[in-house]
Amino acid sequence: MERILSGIKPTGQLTLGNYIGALRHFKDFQDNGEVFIFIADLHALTLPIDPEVLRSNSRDIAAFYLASGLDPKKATIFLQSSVPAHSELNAIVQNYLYMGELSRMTQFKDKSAKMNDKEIGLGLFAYPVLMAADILLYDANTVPVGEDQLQHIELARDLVHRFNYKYGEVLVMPKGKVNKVGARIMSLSDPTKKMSKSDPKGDIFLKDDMKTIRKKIMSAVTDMEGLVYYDPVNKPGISNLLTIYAALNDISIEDAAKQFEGCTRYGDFKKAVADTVERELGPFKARYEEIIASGEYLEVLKEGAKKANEIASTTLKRVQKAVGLLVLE
Ligand code: AQP
Repeated sequence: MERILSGIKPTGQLTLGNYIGALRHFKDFQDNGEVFIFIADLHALTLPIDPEVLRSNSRDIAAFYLASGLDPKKATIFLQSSVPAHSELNAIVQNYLYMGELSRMTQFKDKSAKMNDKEIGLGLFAYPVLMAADILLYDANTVPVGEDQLQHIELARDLVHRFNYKYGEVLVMPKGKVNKVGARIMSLSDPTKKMSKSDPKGDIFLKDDMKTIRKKIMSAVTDMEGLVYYDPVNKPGISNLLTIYAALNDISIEDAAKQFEGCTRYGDFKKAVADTVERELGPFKARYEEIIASGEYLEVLKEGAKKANEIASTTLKRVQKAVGLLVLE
């Protein structure tokens, strides 16, 4: 059976990018395999963050997971920090990834470029090591990710090759899975940049009220041509809005573009995008409000931690034995 693992870092307010690229697909996974969805709170510590903000973001993600239709009876939903094996496996597998390859990671280069040298922690550099441990602990063969995480998955695959070559078939080879449409939603104010919760300019936040969301879409940066078609290089703003429209309507970008052939008023096009976003996010946000008010996510996280710990500790022991640690049963 397919084992699927995915997670979101509680580094900031979740965006429409997180919804289209990740959240929206989670409920489909649970019918097609064994699903592990976690809140990557240890990863969130790789960038400076206030403790209260981190806690509140983590609660929000748990509630958003449930609002997305994840069923705790089918999917294991948990906090990364509730499963100590993530850190323990990290301590082992860090010896099979190398400084040179980690320093080539685009995410590290992008994030560290925006920081002072004194602020860049070892955790940010070693982020892909912990991510590999997250995946390998659950013997996950499928890891749904956005485009910019594919490089980290490749590194996890290199690690598995190296490790299994040395110790035998101990680790399961993971594979990244990228959505056909919406793998990289861009900022509305600068459509050449990814919509990102830790760099929140021109983002739609899932906690924004609907009026604000519509306003942000109506004032999205576009161009002067007055024609709606897909050309991400020369028309990044319109192409981004077309991608959002296509992804939320479950159609191809070509089909979305056809619907707006001959449309010369960007206002009309933007209104159609805003209507689509409202239709999708309206009920989702209402479910989130109910879940956050009821606090039901806390019990889900406790149960999830139990199930995740059982599986993770089994894998950890297998790895510990393989590398020669004395495992006392
Ligand atoms: N703009 C996006 N378009 C499509 N998918 C996206 N994802 C994030 N932004 C977009 C997907 O959401 C999931 C969770 O992401 P994450 O928090 O683990 O890391 P990230 O990709 O680095 O997301 P952010 O929002 O950009 O976070 P920060 O700013 O903290 O680094 C992933 O599946 C991701 O691909």
